[in-house]
Amino acid sequence: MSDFYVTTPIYYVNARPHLGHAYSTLVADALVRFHRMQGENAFFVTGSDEHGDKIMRSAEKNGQTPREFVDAISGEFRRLWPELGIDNYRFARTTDDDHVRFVQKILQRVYDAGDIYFAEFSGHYCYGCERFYTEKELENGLCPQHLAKPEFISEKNYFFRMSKYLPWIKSHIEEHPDFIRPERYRSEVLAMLDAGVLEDLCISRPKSRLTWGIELPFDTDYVCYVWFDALLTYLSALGPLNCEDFKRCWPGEHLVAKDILKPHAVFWPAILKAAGLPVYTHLNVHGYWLSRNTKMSKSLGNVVDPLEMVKKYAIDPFRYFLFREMHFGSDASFSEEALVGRINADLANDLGNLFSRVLSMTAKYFSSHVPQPCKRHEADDAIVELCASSMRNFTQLFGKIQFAQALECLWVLVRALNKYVDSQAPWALYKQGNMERLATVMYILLAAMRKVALCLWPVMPVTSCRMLDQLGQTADVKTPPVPQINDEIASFEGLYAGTEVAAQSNLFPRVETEGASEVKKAKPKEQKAVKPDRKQVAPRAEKNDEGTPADVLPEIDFEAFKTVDMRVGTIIEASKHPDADRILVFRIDFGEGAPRQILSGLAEYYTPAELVGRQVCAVLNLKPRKIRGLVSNGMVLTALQDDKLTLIGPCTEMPNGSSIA
Ligand code: ME8
Repeated sequence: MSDFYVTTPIYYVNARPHLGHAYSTLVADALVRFHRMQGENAFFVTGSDEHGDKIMRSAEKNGQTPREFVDAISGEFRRLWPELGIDNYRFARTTDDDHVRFVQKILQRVYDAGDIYFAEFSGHYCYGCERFYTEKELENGLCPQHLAKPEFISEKNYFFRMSKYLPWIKSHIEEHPDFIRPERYRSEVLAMLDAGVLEDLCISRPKSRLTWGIELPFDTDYVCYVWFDALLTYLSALGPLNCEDFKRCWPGEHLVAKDILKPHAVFWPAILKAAGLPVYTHLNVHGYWLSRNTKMSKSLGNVVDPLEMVKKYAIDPFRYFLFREMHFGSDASFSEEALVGRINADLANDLGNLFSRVLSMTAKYFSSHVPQPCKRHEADDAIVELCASSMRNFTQLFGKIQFAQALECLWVLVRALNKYVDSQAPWALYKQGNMERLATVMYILLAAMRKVALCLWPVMPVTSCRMLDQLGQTADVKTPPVPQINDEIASFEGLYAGTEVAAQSNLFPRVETEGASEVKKAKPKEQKAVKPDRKQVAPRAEKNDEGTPADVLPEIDFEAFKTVDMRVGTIIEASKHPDADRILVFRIDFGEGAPRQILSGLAEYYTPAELVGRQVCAVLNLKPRKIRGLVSNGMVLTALQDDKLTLIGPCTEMPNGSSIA
């Protein structure tokens, strides 16, 4: 079996690492852990991109030689990763000798194949991007990234025949729907290819202008363009072409933010193809972390330092927040308020409280030993079933890089376990002397908590180990065997009666909200649904009780249509209506803070478990309706064909609360 291999961008060392760099690298770490839980060998490559104008200028500004400068900042990146609990990676530098030789070898190969040529060229050069822009690519004469006027330069340079590979790239993207994901970035690249603005790529810089780069093997008066050099780190970090690691790991996949979509989606596949190498499997593209609702920048003073956050809130709560808050592909806003909110609600109240109450009850009723369960009741079976479906959903969504939704599915289980404690009331069973029933309830809780702890390993490795340790399990994450998630889904058992567990637990102390620093004052961007005033809502043709359309719908004008508040949301809980066979009861997250309860006549067509994690479209400003004792605060949209109702959702994943028009 081939290894799972993923890369982060090779970060520029012109600035110190911040939250955005930390996020990409944490995602790589979590994906590697997740794949190891599936029995695969897995690791990732990260590193520092050290050549080029930008670095040279930053070094000059700092009064250092480029070498002194890159050594210092590269060291900061390198030292950061272990502080964030990141493991199983190689750190590569583009100034490493092996890398330099590798790049020269590929340049020579592409040159020999006739795909690099020498030509006189005049163009608009942006120093920020370190590249030429064509007239068509400029926006109002400015570089679209830096909004600065590029310098017009005329010089002789080497060019890579990228245009030759564009038709192939287009058909590859069309034939492989998940080559670039999420979908919105795939569409963006296809549109870019269709726009016809891409030409051959200038891949050299004359030494008269820049010396800080890799010398071209076929012309010592030139150095290599920094992107051609940096992208090749993804291969050079594996060793020479066709070495054992290369064969096991390549083709691998990449992780980038949307800022560097084009070099990864266009330049890189073309370079690989020209060098006769297989193209990567997936390009996973995430959005930006915003701070105070704008992109982080030194001049705005809104840069979030991940180390500061970890010192203040510990590694795992910080990691949890990042994975739970950002819907992969969309932008997300960072604020300490939102971080503290998640710590107190999801971690302290839900998860921490579960561990604390169950372990202290086990200490009291069974001297901190896992009891032998007896006959299961219906409520116990429901938890066992929910445990399997939550883990299955978690695994599927995590594998599809939908981390926020995966965690939400796991929290459906965590919250259900807390409710199960309340409904089964172990303290009352103890009082009644019903030790058989008490043993079963406590066993179900402890065994399900073990499953939650296992699932959390990719996101919160330290806490996952602490939880497993408290449950009497071997919990050294660095020593194989790593928990095998698929086996764990298949069987609820796995926790043995008689195992000694901790007498108490305090995993996530609540954070007091006072005293957070400046950055926290940023309002969380949250994809909030702004609800229109209910009074303005005009009546609209409703669906009947079964959710089927009424026969004749009156025509409405656009103004009336605009009063219907339709939004995208994610189903986070689904269950059968206790009193109506055809109705499912959903709790749906529309980004409003608390999820909404909506009822729908879908029980004949879907099981509750298969809908958890699904995105749906719904009308929110429909008058609340009571259906057999339960209130529905809105209506999910469905389509009817051949007497079958099908849920309607967005084609690509959208932030919860996105409005539908
Ligand atoms: O582009 N939100 O390096 P770079 C989320 N050297 N992620 C962010 C972010 C933000 N606000 N800011 C940065 C380069 N990132 C090249 C890459 S690869 C062969 C060469 C993360 O230091 C994100 O992963 O500018 C983004 O793509 C990357 O840092 C850009 O890093």
